[in-house]
Amino acid sequence: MRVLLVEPDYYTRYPPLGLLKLASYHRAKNDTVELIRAPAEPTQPPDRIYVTSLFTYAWRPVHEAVRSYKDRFPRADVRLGGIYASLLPEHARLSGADHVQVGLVPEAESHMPAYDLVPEWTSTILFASRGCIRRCGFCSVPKLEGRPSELRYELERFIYPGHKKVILWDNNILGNPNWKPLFDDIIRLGIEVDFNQGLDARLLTDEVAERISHMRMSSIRLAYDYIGIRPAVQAAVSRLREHGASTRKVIVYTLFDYVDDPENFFHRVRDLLNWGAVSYPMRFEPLTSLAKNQFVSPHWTAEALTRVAKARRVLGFAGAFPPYKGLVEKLNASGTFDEAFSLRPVQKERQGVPQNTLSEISEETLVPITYHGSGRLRKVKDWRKMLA
Ligand code: B12
Ligand code: SF4
Repeated sequence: MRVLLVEPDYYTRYPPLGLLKLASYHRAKNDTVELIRAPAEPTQPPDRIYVTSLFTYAWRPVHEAVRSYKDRFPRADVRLGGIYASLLPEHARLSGADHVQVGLVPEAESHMPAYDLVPEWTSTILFASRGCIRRCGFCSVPKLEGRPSELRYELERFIYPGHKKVILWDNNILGNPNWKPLFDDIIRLGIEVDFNQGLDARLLTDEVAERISHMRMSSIRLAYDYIGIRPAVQAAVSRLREHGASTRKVIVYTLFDYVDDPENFFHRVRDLLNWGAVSYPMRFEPLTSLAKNQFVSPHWTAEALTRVAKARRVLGFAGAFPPYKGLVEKLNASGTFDEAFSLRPVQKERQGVPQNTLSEISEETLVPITYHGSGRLRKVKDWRKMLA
């Protein structure tokens, strides 16, 4: 069988991992595979076409790809899968695909992705486990992947020859009871690692921090999604510091426009900067959103959201708020969200940040992730009391 793998024409900086696994799965059955990015023309007419998908709001290029390859190869069996197809299967069927796959393809999961199809890519991406122990309302992982699966911790077998870095896309790796052997393996191999989807602050014990101190990581990602996990986030940042990490490497995703309000968001950002960490604001995106950045939660206004967006550009760096001295002072002197995020630029030369500190924070380390690690939102009646 001739299999054509199609990545639609949407923005992404990563290779289409699902398609690369499907490629290996088909090769193991002696099928031929070809990977293209729409609207490219394949070299041979295919028998089966797999179109993948990513964010729900990037659905248009997916429909265009399905239609266009279906028109070009009317006899081929056109299948659509991936994140959007799994979260919005009814909508995905409107594309005209012959089959819409919801969730994972278990037979493909055990295959090493066919990295030879993306030779420019030099890092191994891996889900060492699937699923998550928690069920946060704003996250679709439980729906996409279900209960946590076992952890593959013989890391060496999954690292593609020649790759120098491993990017783990596990949703909540510390929630897996077998995290230790995996961490020990990473240390033993000395390979650079990125826990790309963040570490759950509540599970970041001394044992974890100690192991992290032996790892090659350019950033350590956490999340401060709601005020209820304040003590856990503060403890995690201190632990990392005590074990020798520079807190400027600690990038904390700060969910907003969800069940919070502007004042609450301001306090979380201020907390993080006072603890020496970097706050990366993460605007809530509904799980079924068909257009990005359109949702305004009942506690927010479009104006306040615009204020955050502008402040990120003017006061921050690469969309984040690093603990610049000037910025910390500005936030500490502010009593309200409006004051804190007013656009009186913080003079860079007055921030007193040594050059090498700034260079630690690159675009690369600040790529937005999902907002992991908050678990079920506990009701916090009076969050201001928590700040006392
Ligand atoms: C890695 C990741 C990212 C990366 C980018 C990923 C990329 N490829 O470019 C980064 C870190 C940049 C990121 C950012 C964001 N992310 Co994100 N991210 C993920 C994550 C962990 C994996 C996504 C991925 O690429 N998977 C690769 C998939 C497709 O491969 P696979 O699963 O191995 O494939 C299997 C199946 O899907 C299937 N399959 C796949 N394709 C096909 C095709 C066919 C035909 C068939 C049959 C089967 C099939 O078979 C494969 C084998 O089993 C998911 C969570 C998760 N665990 O899925 C969230 C997720 C996709 N992200 C999410 C969100 C919200 C975001 C942000 C919007 C957060 C924010 N507010 O800023 C940002 C957006 C950034 C932007 N550019 O606009 C949401 C999406 C919700 C939605 N409405 O779409 C998710 C689902 C997480 C969540 N919290 O709910 N993200
Ligand atoms: S946000 Fe993180 S901790 Fe919460 S359900 Fe999603 S993956 Fe799990």
